[in-house]
Amino acid sequence: MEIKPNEKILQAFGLEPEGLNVRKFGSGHINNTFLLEKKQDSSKYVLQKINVNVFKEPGIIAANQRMAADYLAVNHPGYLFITPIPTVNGEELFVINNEYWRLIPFIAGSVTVDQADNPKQAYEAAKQFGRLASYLSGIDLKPFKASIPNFHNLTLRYSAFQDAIKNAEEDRKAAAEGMIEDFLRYSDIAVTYEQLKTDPEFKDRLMHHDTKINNVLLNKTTFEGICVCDLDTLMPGKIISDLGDMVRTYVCPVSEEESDFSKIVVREAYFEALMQGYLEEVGGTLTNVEKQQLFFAGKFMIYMQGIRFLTDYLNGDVYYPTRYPNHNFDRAKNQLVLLQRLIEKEPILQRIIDKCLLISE
Ligand code: GN1
Ligand code: MG
Repeated sequence: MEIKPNEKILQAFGLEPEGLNVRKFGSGHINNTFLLEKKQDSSKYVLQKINVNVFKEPGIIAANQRMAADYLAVNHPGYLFITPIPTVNGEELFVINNEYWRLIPFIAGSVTVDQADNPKQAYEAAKQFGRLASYLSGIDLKPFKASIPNFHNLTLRYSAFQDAIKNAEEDRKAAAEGMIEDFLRYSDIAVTYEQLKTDPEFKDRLMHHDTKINNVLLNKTTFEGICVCDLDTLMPGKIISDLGDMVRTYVCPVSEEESDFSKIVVREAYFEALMQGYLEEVGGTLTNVEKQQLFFAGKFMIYMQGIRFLTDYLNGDVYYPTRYPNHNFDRAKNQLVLLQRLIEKEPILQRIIDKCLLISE
């Protein structure tokens, strides 16, 4: 079913429907996103309907964002941190028929890319996420809540995977048998996470939790980083989430959507660029335990994303939108191959990390 913002929603934000061009925007899986352009002066806005099946309490997103914005305004004035444009009644979210809508400014002169095309882009994006993490590293986490509870809790993702194996329809289970075994063979990743989780030196931090390159706005002519966007999952977490999702999505020339798995390779130059950009910003705030887990970050995120896709395949595609019957199967396989390619290069990638750590100290 096509979802379109109706007049009431636009008017709630003080926009005149006749004076606007509205089109679908972005490539996210979760929310519905539209680009609005005023016919009169070409100014643009991003309008989003929040997916309440995923974000059960959208008010948490708004509150987390507001607290971070207030802290940054005081401690890092001048830092560009995108916050929603309130409704004419001063609310951050407009609620209608149990739908939650919000309006976000479109930053003029910005673009996003879905895939890193050169190491410079990986460096610029990582620098933006590093800066965010560094600027927020002193914030009091107590008032923050999880917009998705247990989002990157690999222990629970792993047990959801085991439940899915148990409950899957026979045909899907049979088709996935080999891949299930392959993922189970890497269960040490879940064990390591479980041990790390309770280590006090493995710090809780405010993390973005979705550091794909298209969540960074780049200058459309110079491709320098402007700021991060999509702050729905800004919540307490661990450094391996943000760093790991960058490794997962920047080092490979093809995305998780690619089903020609021979194209999946780990590009060292991109790994180095993102590590350098990230550590230049956040390196000075890391504990020793965090420093020791920088290679683990990539394994952690690729493994978790792989089992999330496979879990969804076994559950009958209930979470991620799919375009063909084996879509989640292929995505899971893609992540498995990426994990293998990453692990093969561990010695060389660890040397890169050590070098970047030295520079950042
Ligand atoms: C989802 O919607 P999007 O693409 O920003 C997912 C991420 C996954 C990603 C995989 C709330 O993000 O965790 O890494 O798909 N977000 C949620 O493409 O589940
Ligand atoms: Mg997104």
